[in-house]
Amino acid sequence: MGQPVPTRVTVLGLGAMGSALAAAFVKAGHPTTVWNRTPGKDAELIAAGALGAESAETAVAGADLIIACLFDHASVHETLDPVTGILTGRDLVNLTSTEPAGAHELADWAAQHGIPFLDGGIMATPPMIGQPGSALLYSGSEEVFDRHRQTLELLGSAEYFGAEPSKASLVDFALLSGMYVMFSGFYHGAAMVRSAGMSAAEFGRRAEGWLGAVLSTLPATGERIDSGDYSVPFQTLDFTKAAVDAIVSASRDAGVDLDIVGPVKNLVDRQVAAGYGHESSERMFESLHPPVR
Ligand code: FVH
Repeated sequence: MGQPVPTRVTVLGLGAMGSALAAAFVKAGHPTTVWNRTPGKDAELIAAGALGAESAETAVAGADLIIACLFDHASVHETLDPVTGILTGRDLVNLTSTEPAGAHELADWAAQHGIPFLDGGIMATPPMIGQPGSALLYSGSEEVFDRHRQTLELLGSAEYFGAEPSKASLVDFALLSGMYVMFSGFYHGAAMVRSAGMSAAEFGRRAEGWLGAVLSTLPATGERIDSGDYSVPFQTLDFTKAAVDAIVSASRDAGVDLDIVGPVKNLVDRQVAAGYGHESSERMFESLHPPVR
């Protein structure tokens, strides 16, 4: 029996992430064609064995799997609209960060042109690609996912969220929201301790252990939210209100703006004012007016 024919991959966009993706395909022995709007970013990849294409048109011709890793939704259209005729019938995976509505729009556009389409979100930085801990989320065409699962797993773990094309993007942005808000909380704390002469680096070392420990409670926190039953408090809203009020007061004393902790106080206060002080603090989730399930 002969060896299976390796998938011919094309990567469009050789920024930090696109280059890392292409390098992983080259390393695994896939015939890999690369293209970038601004010439000259493909030298290292070509030296490693990739084929450099002079245009997006020549890059996609002959590919079994096309990966778009561009700046944003608009740049995906700018790159792909002129080559829709060649894309028809070829599998396209968009790994450009696009909002859920953008992923939906791209899926509709791909369907109109007969392009099998999968949208993805990358939960990794470029150096993490192909390493343990790199996770990629996909939704859209199950056929495309099944056909290329092995190839996509070269980049990191590959999880399929179903045919609804915007789901991976929604989960991606939800995870990113958690990250940005957590880092903002860290910045707030670093500003507070600076008033007492502690460096942000030292604070970072301390925060790593503390935040790591509390993050491990997130799955249980999620379970309590899903139950919708906040009557058995893990920590009451009254307790959390006292803690957040003290943080606000200490921040004022330290001369630190309340732009980050102020909205947290607002979420707690709304639930306490509504009479839920004796219930569990996860009830703050309800202050966000989540859609009814
Ligand atoms: N880097 C990261 O850590 C994150 C991790 C999570 C996912 N993101 C998303 O991946 C997309 C690409 O990110 P990137 O890091 O490669 O970004 P850049 O290094 O800035 O490269 C951008 C590439 O996009 C090309 N480009 C920009 N505008 C256009 C356009 N109108 N037409 C064609 N190509 C365009 C740009 O080309 P050039 O400026 O060199 O000509 C780069 O190749 C992104 O969605 C992240 O959110 C990465």
